[in-house]
Amino acid sequence: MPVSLIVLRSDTVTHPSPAMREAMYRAEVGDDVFGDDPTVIRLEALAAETLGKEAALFVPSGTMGNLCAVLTHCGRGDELIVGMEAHIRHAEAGGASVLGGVAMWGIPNAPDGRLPLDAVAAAIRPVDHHFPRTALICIENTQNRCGGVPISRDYMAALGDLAHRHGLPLHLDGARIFNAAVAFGITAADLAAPADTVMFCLSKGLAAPVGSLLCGPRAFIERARFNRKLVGGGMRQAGIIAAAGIVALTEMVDRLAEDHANARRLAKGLAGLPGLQVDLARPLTNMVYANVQATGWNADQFTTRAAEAGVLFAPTDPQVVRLVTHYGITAEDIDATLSCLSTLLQEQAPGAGRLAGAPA
Ligand code: TLP
Repeated sequence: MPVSLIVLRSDTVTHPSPAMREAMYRAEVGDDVFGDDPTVIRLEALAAETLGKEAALFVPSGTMGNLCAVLTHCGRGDELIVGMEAHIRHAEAGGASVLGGVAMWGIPNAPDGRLPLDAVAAAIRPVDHHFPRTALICIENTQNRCGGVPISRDYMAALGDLAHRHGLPLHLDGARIFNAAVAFGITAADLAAPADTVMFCLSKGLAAPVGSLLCGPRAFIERARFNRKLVGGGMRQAGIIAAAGIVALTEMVDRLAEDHANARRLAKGLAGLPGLQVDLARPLTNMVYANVQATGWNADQFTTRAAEAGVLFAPTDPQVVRLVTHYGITAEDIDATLSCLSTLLQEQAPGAGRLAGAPA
């Protein structure tokens, strides 16, 4: 095993900062299911204010935040419209359908992550007893599987207008909305304004150990609180983790620019390595996707080899890997990553021998 690992699997791998650990140690707590935890109450108020919504609900994960949003917006037998590449549709174990009885109508994302407005409009069901009722439109920003791309305020406004013209709410999976806001140099509240509800994560680039917030109108959040209980997300002395969330929101947003700069440095370096294809227009936030097909390895094989050499990242498709920059990863780590992968790929260069089982 290598002596030290560089972990680029996700920004979920971050460890809490010293200030977070201190805040957790000192957190005032109560039983949050009784509404008695002062630190959770403070975090929810701060989150609502930061996102420009009336109220917020602290949940253990982004998946649960999105699920509570769907359960609150939709009834059984309803349908929601969502991107084919969206986390809600792709990576939340089908929770909206399994637990909510909600069908998911997938629209192919444009390469820049957006959902073409004409395709969204065409997917809204007319009222007819043959059809499920369209009840919700969902958008993800940044769009993870499209390269961690941030989606503009103008597009968000146009999608919000479209939804509202049809009497539909817009839910924003803003797991990384602060990355998008920092990339555009605007506030998260501004970017999220066209959405009725927004979920964002504390435990990704903002580096808190646990937790996400669902934000929206007060009456909606009270109904979502019921659904959080329904899915087992009521937490007791949750102030311990909420304290880290308050530090995340107040101290960790501006530094995301550093992660974005490291992602660009990484992408540039990877693009120069044999066999890797990287879209250099892409890393606009903290994610780098690389196609590995021309290396002679598939994504699993490349990932395994790199892990043995000390760099951890994740395959996302048979020929594609994702590397994510985050708190704790420095420019020196990026250079070390590039040097390690360069050695690996030089050895693998055509004629230098292939892994057993690799496609010829
Ligand atoms: N994404 C994780 C994995 O699940 C893929 C990652 O490493 O990127 N929305 C978006 C856009 C997400 O990327 C994720 C997590 C979630 C929601 C869910 O958040 P958690 O993991 O807290 O349930």
